[in-house]
Amino acid sequence: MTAQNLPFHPAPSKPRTALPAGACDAHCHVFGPAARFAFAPERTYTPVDAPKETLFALHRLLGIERSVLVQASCHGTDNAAMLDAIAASDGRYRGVAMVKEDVTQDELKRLHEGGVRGVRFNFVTHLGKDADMDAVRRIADRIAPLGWHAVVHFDANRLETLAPQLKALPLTLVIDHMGRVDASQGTDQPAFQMLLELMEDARFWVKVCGAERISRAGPPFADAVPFAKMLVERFSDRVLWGTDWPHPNIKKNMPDDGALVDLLPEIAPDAANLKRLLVDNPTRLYWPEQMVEGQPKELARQG
Ligand code: 0GY
Repeated sequence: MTAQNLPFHPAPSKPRTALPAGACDAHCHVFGPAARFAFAPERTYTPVDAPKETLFALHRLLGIERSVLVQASCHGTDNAAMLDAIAASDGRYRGVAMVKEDVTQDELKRLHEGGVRGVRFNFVTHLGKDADMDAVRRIADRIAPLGWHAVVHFDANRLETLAPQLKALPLTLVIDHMGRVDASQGTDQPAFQMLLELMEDARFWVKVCGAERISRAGPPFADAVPFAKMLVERFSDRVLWGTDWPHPNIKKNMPDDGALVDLLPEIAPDAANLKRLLVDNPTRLYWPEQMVEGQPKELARQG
């Protein structure tokens, strides 16, 4: 039996913060429902059912119009639940898949048509075996010509070993959750300094979400803000943000997603940077066909 995850917040608050038109939650998940989309037998945890309808309602509450669904290890390389949600989103959701090393060209094409624009690799102890680097290289060679990127999720203590290997890959790379540094160690800590150095390579992007994962102080996770703020200030055109709903493997202090949105004015106090973080950057990476002369085409606010 794998450990059962805690339920997500039962009643997230409506944020005080009004988000810009076209705001994108670039990191969240749909899980199950298990009766329709079974979890992977090799999973290291069992999530709560987190169906697309609940996610769509959450996004409406938060003022989020677009989203990137990220495949999580509990569904393994079966991307069906994610593809089902994207198909129901009227083009407003895209995805990042997990694939087997021997994924066929036809399967990659099917995923692309289903809205997938990247592949995720995990190097996180509590999620089981690390992605195999030879397999990562082979998959990267196959997805780079599609214009896809790799999303890399790692524990902070892996960064030193991983950095040179990631730099050698032939595509854009997106780092999850600020490299999962420990916020209590401050922004001068070696792992965060390494992350900043890696970000000097223009092929790297970073998600400034996961405040609740890197925080050691607990809600409202203010100790995570200086890390996110520094990343946004320095790399404003290569940062993404997401809720991480339904927050797999959070063991205590389940976040209120509305309160996570209300950290955004602290993370990106400058309105132009906030728009880059929530609108322009995700558009460039996930909806590049909507870019005109370096700017997203006007995004009509959905009703
Ligand atoms: C996240 C974080 C976690 C889980 C996974 O693939 C996954 O199962 O990414 C975690 O346990 O920290 O981004 O959802």
